[in-house]
Amino acid sequence: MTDAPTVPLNFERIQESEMIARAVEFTRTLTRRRNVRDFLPDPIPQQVVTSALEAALTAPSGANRQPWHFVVVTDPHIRAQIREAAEAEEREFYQRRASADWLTALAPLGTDSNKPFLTTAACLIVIFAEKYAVNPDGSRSKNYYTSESVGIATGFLIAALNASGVATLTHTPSPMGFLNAILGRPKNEKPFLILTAGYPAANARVPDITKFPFARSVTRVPAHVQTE
Ligand code: IYR
Repeated sequence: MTDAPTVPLNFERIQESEMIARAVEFTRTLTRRRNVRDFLPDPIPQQVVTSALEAALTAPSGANRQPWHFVVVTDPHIRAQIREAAEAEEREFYQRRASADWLTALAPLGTDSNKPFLTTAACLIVIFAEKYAVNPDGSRSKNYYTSESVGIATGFLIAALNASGVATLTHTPSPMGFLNAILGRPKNEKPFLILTAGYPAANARVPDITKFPFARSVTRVPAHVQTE
């Protein structure tokens, strides 16, 4: 280690029984999370959104550059502009840009170019990835592992909203450059994701899809296996 300044770690070791209880409960909550496409217009408490964003901002990031920016949008006029631009891109996507393979892969989700949730749900959180930082003197500083960092922060945000009783939808119209123009974000920021957040409609339905079984996605290397 170098002589970079340090502070004490704030870590509380807990009983194993309590660890297991928390692990099971956290997973139970996350397992019920689904991407929701039918939302109620009811607003969600601003404090819930603020707390979830605070959770996102704790994410680890390359060289601690925190290369993200989150824009919370509730204004109906701005959201109408976002919806209009997103649906225009989506029409292009579904009618022309998407390969046959891609459309086949999406078929079980039942999605199309209509994106009513962009204007109906309580709010949109538009997430930008800062490709490089602009210093006060106008010079540029490189960011590191930007996509990984923003992806982790977004995961924290989704998990926090889900744990607070807020349904979300990860939505990525492509390309999303119109978001810079509509939201007035600088060109060093690249739109990463639109996270729609709110309460699901009472009759909301979701695609009949499932996650892979555990063993499909996880391997444990036995302790006795030596690679060298
Ligand atoms: N962006 C389009 C298409 C789409 C693409 C993927 I990959 C998805 O998992 C879901 C949708 C849309 O939002 O409809």
